[in-house]
Amino acid sequence: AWKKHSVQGFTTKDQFEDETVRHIETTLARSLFNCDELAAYSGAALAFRDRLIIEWNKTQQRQTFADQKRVYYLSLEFLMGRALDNAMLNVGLKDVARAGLKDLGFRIEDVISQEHDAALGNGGLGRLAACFLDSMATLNYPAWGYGLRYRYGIFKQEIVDGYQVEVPDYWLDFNPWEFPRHDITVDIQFYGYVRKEKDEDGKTVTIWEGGEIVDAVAYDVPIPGYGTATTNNLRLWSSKASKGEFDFQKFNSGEYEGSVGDQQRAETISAVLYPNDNLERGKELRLKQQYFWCAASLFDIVRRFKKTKKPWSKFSDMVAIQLNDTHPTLAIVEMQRILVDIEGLDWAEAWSIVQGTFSYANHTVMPEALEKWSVPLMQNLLPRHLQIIYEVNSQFLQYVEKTFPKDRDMLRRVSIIEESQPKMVRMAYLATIGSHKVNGVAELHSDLIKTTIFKDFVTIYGPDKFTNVTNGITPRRWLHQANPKLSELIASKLGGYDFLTDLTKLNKLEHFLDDADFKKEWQEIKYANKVRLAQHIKDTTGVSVNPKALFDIQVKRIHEYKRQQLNILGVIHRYLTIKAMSPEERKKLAPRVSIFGGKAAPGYWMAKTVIHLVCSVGEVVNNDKDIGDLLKVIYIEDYNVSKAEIITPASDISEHISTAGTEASGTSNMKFVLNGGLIIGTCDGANIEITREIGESNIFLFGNLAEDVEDLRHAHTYGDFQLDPDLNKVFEAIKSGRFGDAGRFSALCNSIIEHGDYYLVSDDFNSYVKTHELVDEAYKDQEAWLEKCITSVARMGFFSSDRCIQEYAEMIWNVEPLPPKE
Ligand code: 26V
Repeated sequence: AWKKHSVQGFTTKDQFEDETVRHIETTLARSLFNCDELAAYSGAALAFRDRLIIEWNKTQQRQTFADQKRVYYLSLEFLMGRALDNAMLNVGLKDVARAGLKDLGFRIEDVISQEHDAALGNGGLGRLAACFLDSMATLNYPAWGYGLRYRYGIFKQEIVDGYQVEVPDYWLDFNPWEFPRHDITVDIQFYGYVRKEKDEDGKTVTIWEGGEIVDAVAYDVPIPGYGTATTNNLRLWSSKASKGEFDFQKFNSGEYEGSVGDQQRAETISAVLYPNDNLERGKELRLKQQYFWCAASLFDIVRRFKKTKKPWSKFSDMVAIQLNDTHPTLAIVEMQRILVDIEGLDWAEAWSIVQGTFSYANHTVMPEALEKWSVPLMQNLLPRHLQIIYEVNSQFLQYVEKTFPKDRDMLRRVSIIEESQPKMVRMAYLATIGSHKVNGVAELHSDLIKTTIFKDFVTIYGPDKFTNVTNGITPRRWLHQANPKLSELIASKLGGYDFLTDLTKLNKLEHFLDDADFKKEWQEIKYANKVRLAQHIKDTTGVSVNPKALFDIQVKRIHEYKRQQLNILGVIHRYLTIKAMSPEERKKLAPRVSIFGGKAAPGYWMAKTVIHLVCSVGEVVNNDKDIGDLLKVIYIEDYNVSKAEIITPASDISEHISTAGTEASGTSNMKFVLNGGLIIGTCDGANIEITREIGESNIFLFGNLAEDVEDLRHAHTYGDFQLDPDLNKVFEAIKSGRFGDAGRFSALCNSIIEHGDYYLVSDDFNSYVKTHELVDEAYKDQEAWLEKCITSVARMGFFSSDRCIQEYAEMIWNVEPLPPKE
């Protein structure tokens, strides 16, 4: 009977139009007479949303009845970008929508671009989570994402007079992709005290009481798989003052401000995404965010498990919880608390369930990003959790002491508690001890963590606990959606779009390296993508760039370790070199456009100085009549997911030039190569595996190796440090005021000249400049360049996030797909 009544989704153009118009006229209460692009977007989004909900309900029902293990992906960041385009492609109805919107008088691209990016993340870590959601749904894994519903995502960046200005990103005005679940609310406790008590059986129980309660309200976001009916759920928690807590007494007795103040304090928890990436500052509000989200998610997961009526011993056969970095580590402690304090399990049994359930992925070795929380802070906010951490630590240390009695220093080194002033809780150690697997995100990185931060833990647990899962990207968004023409060309050669779900199929492209028509089309697509980016640059900066020039792109968060400073110093060197050239020499040069983009953390002065230097150099170079098209320097403001979709397909070469050993993986390197761009990079992160896959002759590698970094740094401090002579000339030019007031750049210059050059800019400078000369040379032979690009794309199959998710599912989570019936 239900079946008869259940709603069916639209499939034809006319049905899509009917649904869109109905939503505009009724859901939005707007007349078609003043229907603008925003209204058309809203109507189309609601029409697609209806379709997703239908499949989403079925998927959830199927998963509930399937009685098999599910995976929960806990991430403080989900950098989703726009949803409509993705939904259209994943359900296979973009052409229908295009035709329908055309009937209604709109271009689909204009409609799609009305949508506000969902920017609940900083950079690579958050975007990885979004790619994983896409892959988990596409591969039919019963999987949920859990995150925070920030009212403000990552700030919007404006460039004003060559400086970054941050503007709040309020994105929830109209968000058709979320469903508030006011019925799914969890009480979250903070502060208070702990006491022990004997129950009826004389057993000692621990009670955490007092303090304050904040409500966690669930908001659900449907995640459609590509070419499958599976539509998974991303549950985001929003904070709200608890009804019980919101003090009506105060309210009525005239303490209006006090009562509203409590409410605001509660809502502050999910108000804003912390905009640092790779810098941990130990703020109480951040810890509150973490516990709020972990506790709500765990409550939800446990509630779902309890409905199955299975014994606790079966918990880790039904539930896998993946920790995206250490941010959700408190979930481990919360789980132990639930099992011991609330469910009454004994400690050892509970702890073995916890270890069987959790796994932890590490995403950085940068010491300043490793999370540590001060013991007094935690004592105050989460007194019971701190007790549990101490107990976990004490049992762990007893084991270590027994097993390695000779190494007296080991206990101090591996203790979860760092004996500093104040004492600190080392979250990476806690995550490692509480998990059954720990992984890095690219081979080099996974090797490095085993010899650095987790060295002792490899000794203690053996090497099998530590593994590698090299990152990947979703080919749906990063090829099919961002570069539809290239996707279509590939499909025409491979006989369909199967490569989108089995990316290794791209290898067949190598058969077409002699196909002149194919290569011509390929080149035309790249050119069209460059024209589109050139137009965006013209519209947003006013600078005209020649789309025939070599587009050299570095877009990512601004950080000293990523070395945008090396790039811009190299650009200045190029400028000085061109200035010194004769007209004949200049004729031989390939014109270049150096494109930068990315946000600096608001408090990161050095990163902001780098942005200012890029803009100042652009000001001079772009207005130098003597240079013309030979060099242009562009800063693209507000780099985000939807900008990346325009930028990535337009590169000839992109820069992935971190100091060796510092970039855990990088994922934009994969996106650029998959879109037919070459890369210049260091032997770092996934660059190494990209080289292995595509071949050394198809990548421009340069610079010192990770294994040499330590010695070089030592030499900087204790030996005599010789600045590279070409780099010195660049600094002389900056100091002469050629790019504006030199004082503004002195800290940046001095970090290299005087303060140890920690990121090895000078050591790598010569190699970098020389390698760019090789790029220039290679670009002159357009035929050979094109072959490198096509060959590289053909060999990128490994970097699909589908492969990556399959590795997690098989090696770490032990979960099986649950394909829809039919
Ligand atoms: C740390 C912190 C510290 C406190 C403030 C907010 C915040 C936000 C994020 C982080 C984690 C930084 C780690 C990170 O983003 N790692 C990146 O992960 C990518 C996906 O694995 C990888 O491709 C990048 O190489 C790596 O830098």
